[in-house]
Amino acid sequence: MGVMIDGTYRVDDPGPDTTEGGAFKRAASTIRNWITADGPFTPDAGRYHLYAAWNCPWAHRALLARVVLGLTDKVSAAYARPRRTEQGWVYDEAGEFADPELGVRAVHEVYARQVPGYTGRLTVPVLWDRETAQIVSNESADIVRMMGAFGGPDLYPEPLRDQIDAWNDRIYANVNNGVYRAGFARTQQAYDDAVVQVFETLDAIEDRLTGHDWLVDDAMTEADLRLFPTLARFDVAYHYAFKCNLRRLVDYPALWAYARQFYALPGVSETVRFEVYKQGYFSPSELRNPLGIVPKGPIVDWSL
Ligand SMILES: N[C@@H](CCC(=O)N[C@@H](CS)C(=O)NCC(=O)O)C(=O)O
Repeated sequence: MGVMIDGTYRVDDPGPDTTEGGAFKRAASTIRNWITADGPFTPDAGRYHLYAAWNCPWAHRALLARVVLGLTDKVSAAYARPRRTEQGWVYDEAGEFADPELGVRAVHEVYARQVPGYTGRLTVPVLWDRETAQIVSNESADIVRMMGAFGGPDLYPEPLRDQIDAWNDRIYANVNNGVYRAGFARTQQAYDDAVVQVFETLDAIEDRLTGHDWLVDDAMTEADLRLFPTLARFDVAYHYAFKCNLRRLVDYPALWAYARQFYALPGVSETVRFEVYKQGYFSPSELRNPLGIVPKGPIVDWSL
């Protein structure tokens, strides 16, 4: 995988961003337009196409919003192959990992269409606008929120925003990205700090969910939607590949029941691919898994 400089793809692997203390720090997304009723990006059925990858938890958020908001017929999607190559996220010519929209064979080909030339990392998800032939956004949190412009249940109701924001911030730092900080840590200290934060936060979520169905109030909000992708990957990937192994998801009674309830919601299981998660997270990596061998287990039963 590589980066793009002024619209030109460079194969050099930038590696995970790190700071002095060996801690992983995710680069900020840079294409951040919004879909709004006022335009220029209006919420029209058939106008947008989502470049995703099944194993990417950030893409998973956008896929979940698409399902929960009833947009599967209105916003199309393409799914990259589970394992990145030196071309980054790649697509097949045909089949389940093909891109029916632009027929690209790599995500960098989508970024290469930006004017002026794009500089930065080549991440999924990417929301593409057919009408103006440009990327609307490559920031998953924004994509989730802007999908609300199409209608459907309000996942970010005005009176609950402070509470949703508080969970979003905490869950992003300590859970969604916390597992990556544990898995990509380059020092013992960075790993220790991250893994403790992951489990302290899961413990706090377990407390909240004991006696409550949702993180905020009594219906699904963005906070729940943003937590789920990490839960879906926890036992099959993060527990082992990222050494987040103080406890498993199945060891948390309330959180595990909540995760299965969420999984059972209409359309949600179609956004989940446990085998692809394993392929992706156990890809060959000099630091974490040099031979790229994928473990058989664990076998987790997600049914209610
Ligand atoms: N801020 C982005 C982060 C997305 C992200 O990090 N995606 C990963 C896959 S899970 C990626 O595509 N990484 C490629 C790279 O950084 O080179 C978002 O949330 O949308």
